[in-house]
Amino acid sequence: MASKLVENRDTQAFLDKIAGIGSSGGNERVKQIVRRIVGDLFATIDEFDVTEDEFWAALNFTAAGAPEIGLWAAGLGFEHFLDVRMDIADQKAGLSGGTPRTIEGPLYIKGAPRTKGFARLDDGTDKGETLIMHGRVLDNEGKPVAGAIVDVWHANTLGNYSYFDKSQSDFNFRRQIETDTDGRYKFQSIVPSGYAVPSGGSTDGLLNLLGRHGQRPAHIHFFVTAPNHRHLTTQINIDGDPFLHDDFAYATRDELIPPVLRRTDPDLLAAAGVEGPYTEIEFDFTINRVEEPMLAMASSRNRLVA
Ligand code: MBD
Ligand code: FE
Repeated sequence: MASKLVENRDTQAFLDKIAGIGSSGGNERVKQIVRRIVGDLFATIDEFDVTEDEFWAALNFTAAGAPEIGLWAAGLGFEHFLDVRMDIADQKAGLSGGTPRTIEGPLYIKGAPRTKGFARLDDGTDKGETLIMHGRVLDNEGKPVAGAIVDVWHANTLGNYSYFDKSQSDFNFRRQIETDTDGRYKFQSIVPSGYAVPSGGSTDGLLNLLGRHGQRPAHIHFFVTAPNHRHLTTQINIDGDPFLHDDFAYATRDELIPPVLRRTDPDLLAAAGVEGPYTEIEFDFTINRVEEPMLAMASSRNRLVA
């Protein structure tokens, strides 16, 4: 920090007052964090000689951007940074070696229909290529986890998610699949396309000023949960996507790019009950056993209920 103005005694005393330091009420942790953030912003304003006009423009831009705050969190790397910190914490607690986590993103919807073993995710209206994905949920000893919930959500071939895209049917490309006695899950859907932040929105505007794009490679989201197992938030990527290693949300991880198998053999198509060639992905999820019940739960992030 190189702001003499912020370092001086008057400003430091002012920051103490702003953050309620020394007052008996309030929350000590909140005070410390607010003091740090406001002090850092004061220093930023001073160092970069931010004008009054620029300050109000930035504040108004942020206020107008509120509806896209989840996209800001992804695009400014906060979600990935939180993952990095949780990885370190899990490693210290001896909870490593499972399927890597990666960010949730802002487009999950609670309460998707639940079925056992198998689900069809799409409503049949998107004529994208059929996808069949299957595998097992295993624990860290390689044992199948029966009754685990694979909560899956992804975009259509336009990169749009149901609920947010009102042209799609309710819970299109969103299901919860309970693993069978061998820990197996399977679903049929269509191969999704990558996502782009809404053109002309606040995230788009911010990324343009940074010389960045707002594209995500094609991906499929998962929560994989079971009692007494560490909650897993993750995604897989569709290999071959041009943005595979150029994700505006920094969510790609090498372990989460399974082989994409293109199936054209008529016998396989007949066995799968699919008309045209289809894409098959096999992927096992490994989740870590935990004693602490809180660790099996999702974070307290606000999630929309349809
Ligand atoms: C998405 O589909 C997504 O997964 C993230 C992280 C951000 C925006 C859109
Ligand atoms: Fe997504």
